[in-house]
Amino acid sequence: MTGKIMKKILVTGATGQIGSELTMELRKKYGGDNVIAAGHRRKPSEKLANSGPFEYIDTSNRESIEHVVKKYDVDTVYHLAAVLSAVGEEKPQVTWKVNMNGLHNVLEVAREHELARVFWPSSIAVFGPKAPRAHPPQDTVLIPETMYGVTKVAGELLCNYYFLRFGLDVRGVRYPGIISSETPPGGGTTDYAVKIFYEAIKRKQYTCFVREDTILPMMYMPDCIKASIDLMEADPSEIKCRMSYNVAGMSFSAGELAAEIKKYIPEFECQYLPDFRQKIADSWPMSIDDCVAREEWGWEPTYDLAAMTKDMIEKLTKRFTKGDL
Ligand code: AKB
Repeated sequence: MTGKIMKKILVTGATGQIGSELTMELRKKYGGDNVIAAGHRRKPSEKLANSGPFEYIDTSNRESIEHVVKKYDVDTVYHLAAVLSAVGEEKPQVTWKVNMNGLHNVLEVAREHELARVFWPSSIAVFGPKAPRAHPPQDTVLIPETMYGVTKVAGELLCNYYFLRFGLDVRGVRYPGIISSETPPGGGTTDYAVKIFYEAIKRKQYTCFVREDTILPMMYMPDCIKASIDLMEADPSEIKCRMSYNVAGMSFSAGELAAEIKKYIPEFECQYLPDFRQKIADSWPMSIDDCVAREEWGWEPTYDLAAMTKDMIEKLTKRFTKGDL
């Protein structure tokens, strides 16, 4: 496979935590008019609406994706629209429908219209209690116990199938918890690692929904965007894995994160009141072995806990001072 050229990019889930920042970065690289942002119900921010085309898409309706692909002559899709793990446990039926039908429709449209590339994010949620808790390797037992994890394993298999059977150039990474300062996440188990910053700055206190000693793999948004774009821009000959790549950023406990924030906001107090999300967190690994991504397409993260915390505090403090938090 030589690789077709990416000229017109569609981003689904563009109003979400990752989509909103990824779209802006892609627009910087490929030009505003060449990156079509798509949301489902949520209105786009002014920044998103004014920097390039915006469309509403229901990814569980194939025609709605096809209409936009034809209208803009799209050749590449970043398919980010999904229901995350915590909402996934509250609404398992909706989660299956949104995550699986959405992905299947995107892959079918890509196959039929011979698109150049598709990016689809998997997650650390593919690992279940039977996988090693520390540094699970790229290939290991995947028996998740959440609906979100089930859709991610099934999605990885589907992507691999479309590559093998139809030659579709589909690529993915297993995102850890993503920490960012622009658009808050919604419905995930790792959301506490973002919320804690907002609450520390606004109220100097936070009640965390996982235990203090809960350790999970996390990544700062600039690394998340770098991983996604670097993987998509890698030469097809480098991509040997068509499930999704393990990518690691940093790992820390909720208590370690609170202690790092306290260095900047000494009055900050964090309490711990675990709820149903603790069980989800306990079924996921504490860290990730990403040596295959490093070897095959040169993945390397930039941010550790200290660098990420400093940047988050600076960015959110600026927003708070402007009255924008
Ligand atoms: C979630 O918590 O559901 C997501 C994820 C790790 O995929 N952030």
